[in-house]
Amino acid sequence: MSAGLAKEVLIPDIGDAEDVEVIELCVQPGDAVEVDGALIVIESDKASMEVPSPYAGTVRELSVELGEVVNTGRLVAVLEVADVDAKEADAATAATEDPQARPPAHPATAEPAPTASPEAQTAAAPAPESVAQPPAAPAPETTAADQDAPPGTDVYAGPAVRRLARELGVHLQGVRGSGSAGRILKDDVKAFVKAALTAGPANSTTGIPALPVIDFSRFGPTEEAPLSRIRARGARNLQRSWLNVVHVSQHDEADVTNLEGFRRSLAEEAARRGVKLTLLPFILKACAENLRAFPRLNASLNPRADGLVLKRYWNIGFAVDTDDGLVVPVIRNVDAKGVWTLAAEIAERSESARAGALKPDALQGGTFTVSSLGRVGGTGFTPIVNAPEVGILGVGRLATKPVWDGDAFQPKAMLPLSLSYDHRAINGVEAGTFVFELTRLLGDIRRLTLAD
Ligand code: CAO
Repeated sequence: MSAGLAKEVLIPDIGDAEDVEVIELCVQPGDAVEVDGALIVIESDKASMEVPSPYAGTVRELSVELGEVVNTGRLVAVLEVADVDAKEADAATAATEDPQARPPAHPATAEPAPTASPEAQTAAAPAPESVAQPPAAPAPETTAADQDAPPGTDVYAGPAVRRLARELGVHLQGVRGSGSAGRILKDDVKAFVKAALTAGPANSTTGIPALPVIDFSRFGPTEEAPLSRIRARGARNLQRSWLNVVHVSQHDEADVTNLEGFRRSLAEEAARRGVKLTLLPFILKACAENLRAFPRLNASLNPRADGLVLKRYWNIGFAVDTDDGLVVPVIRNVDAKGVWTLAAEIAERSESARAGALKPDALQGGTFTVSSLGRVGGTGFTPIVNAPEVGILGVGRLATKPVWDGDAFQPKAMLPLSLSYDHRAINGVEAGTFVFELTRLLGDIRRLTLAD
């Protein structure tokens, strides 16, 4: 063994390049280095390259500074090497054969082939020995970690940083460089990983590939708008539902011409009662009746997903758009309530939701959800099931359309309905029939009185 042997590492022959800049120090005195581990990164006009260590050992002294301009033969570092024999023998042989042919990751020494045994070397005074390196081919700037980068999003980082990023699974496009001219340093990659870890588990529990993290400020001005507590929680719930539920959506239209006529005829009474009578309480009522006829839509999959828990109560949640995000208060026992009561409860719950005054109890126990975007517009959308419920009805904007009655086109008030459902619990025929029956109920609300 040759413990404590000091070895000098020099800047290798860098061909035509002159006055290259040290752009990265990959080690500090006291650091352990592996054979071929990067010591520094230098950069010419054309490319950057690592100066690798020919030995495993410890950095005794680092002789260059960041930003320093260097040339071939300049001392880079003095290493304390424990065991140099095998590497040197290999390296010297290769150097003798054809130093140019060696790949940059396997530097050759410029020393004569060692004639002394390792033991003899140990016995010799541990004076620093100069080690020059073969011409280092410039490391390619594009690496596997960057290959999925969109065109035009160049990353300014040295090979050692790229290697570290690859090892850590970091996409360098998302890392902001703190080096000169935005160069990404190892510390930037480490800081990025630290930030990602402290930001929470993100996708680590789902196993789905993470989206690339992109520094959008590279393309133009940006600002950060934090999500409210409700929005952030909503986002988590939506993602959970989206990932767990096998979503399918079924679209249809209900002819609500008569219902609209009836609703409008109640305007005076509604004003007297101090109630705003919109379509929504009728829709909730019709849904409750229809759910009684389709019990599998008023259910949840059991935790093993091998059976349904059918619920013998009909509590319907409805989405309320608030400044802080989406809230879904639940109206209990919709089947047992009249339209006036439902209208009053919808108004009271949505006001409380917008005031942030809903009690937790008012958000629980739903068996089905209605999401109405009717006042906004839209001819249909695909709402996300409020899991573990199995169905959600999206309501679009009512529009007067010409509908053929067999003899002529008649103007009809058509209401777009979109049912999203969990295909694990319900098949397409059930879902289609549910929506069709719902259009019949809304088309002639006298049918609501026929329920068993
Ligand atoms: N087509 C046309 N007009 C409609 C309509 C429809 N489908 N639904 C409601 N309207 C009209 C109402 O009749 C009312 O008109 P007037 O002011 O002339 O009387 C107006 O739109 C406003 O209605 P509203 O929104 O106050 O009342 P609502 O009972 O229809 O809905 C509520 C209440 C709380 C559900 C609603 O205000 C809301 O927040 N909707 C957004 C829900 C949401 O964000 N869903 C998306 C979730 S993502 O899945």
